[in-house]
Amino acid sequence: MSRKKENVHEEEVSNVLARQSFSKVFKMLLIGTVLALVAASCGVGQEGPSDQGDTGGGGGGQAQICMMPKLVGIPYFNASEKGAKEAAEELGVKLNYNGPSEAKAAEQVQMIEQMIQQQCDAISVAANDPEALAPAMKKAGDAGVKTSAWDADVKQDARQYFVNQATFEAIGQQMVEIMAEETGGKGKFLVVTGSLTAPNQNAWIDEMKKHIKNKYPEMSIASVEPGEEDLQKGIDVTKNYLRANPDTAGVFGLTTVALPGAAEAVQQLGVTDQVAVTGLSTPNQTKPYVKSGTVKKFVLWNPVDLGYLAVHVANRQVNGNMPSEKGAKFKAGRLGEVEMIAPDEVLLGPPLVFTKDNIDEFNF
Ligand code: RAM
Repeated sequence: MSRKKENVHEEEVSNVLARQSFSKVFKMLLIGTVLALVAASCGVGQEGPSDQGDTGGGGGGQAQICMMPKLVGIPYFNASEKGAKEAAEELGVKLNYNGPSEAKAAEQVQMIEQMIQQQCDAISVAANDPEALAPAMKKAGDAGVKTSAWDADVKQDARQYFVNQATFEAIGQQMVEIMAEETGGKGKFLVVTGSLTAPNQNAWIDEMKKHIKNKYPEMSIASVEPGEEDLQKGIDVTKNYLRANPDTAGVFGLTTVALPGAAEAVQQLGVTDQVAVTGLSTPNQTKPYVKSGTVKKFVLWNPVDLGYLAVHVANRQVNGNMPSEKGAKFKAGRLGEVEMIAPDEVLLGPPLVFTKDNIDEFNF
């Protein structure tokens, strides 16, 4: 092979080698990148919680978290579902979010039984009746399902954790303070609640009565009427009561449906100057009544965040790393650190107060 040919060849070889080493380097780089990508998707080396709290499933494949609202189809529980879905996606768990079409405990019991059959790894419920749901939730726990309640608690010995939106005191007292401010702390009041067995509303009513007794002796809750999470029923109950009790100073709507119902009733009766209205509801539902001046201030929390937190808690239960000490803190995704206010209760945070000045900042 002549010198010139040799040179050409050498060049080719080095090109090939270069290509080979390039392809070797390239391959190495490729392998390295793939490994890095795989590592990244498994969260290895990322700055995350020390425990496995935030990754989906107890290591046995994709966990299935079953979550039940009091009922489906109202804005509050649609918002909770939105947050629950967000967390489920983030954590890589399967979410089954379902509930009855009316706020009925008996239907919830049947659905819990079905969820046990469906092999849910965790079941989290918002109870219409803490006693009625207890046997089915105990059965789930005995079957190895992780159990919790969110928004509205089940009997304490029938679930492992309760995800509470805000303390009963804070919610109850905040509503009374708003009503006292509007009525000078005097008068007889109607409460439109959900079902008469609803644990969260009953706890708030207890705190309202306690606070009124302690601070506003000239205020009294004259009647508690069920609105059953139904808007028209809330309107009718309020109208009938106000017609029969024209000396009523104000109405507390204690569900996100009852407050707009009470406001609508007061407007329809044309007594917005005599009857004050406050309570709990979502800003989107109540905005028209704030804009019209019928509702000055009202209270809630972020139901999207509540649904989101409930899935994080259920997932940690499945992973076996949910703290069980008062004061313990854990990371719940974008919510950051949340705190246990009891060995079996985690709190989302303080209640929010909505006014005409801040209501446009919220969209739920
Ligand atoms: C209703 C439900 C829910 C409660 C809110 C304030 O939509 O009763 O349980 O937390 O109102």
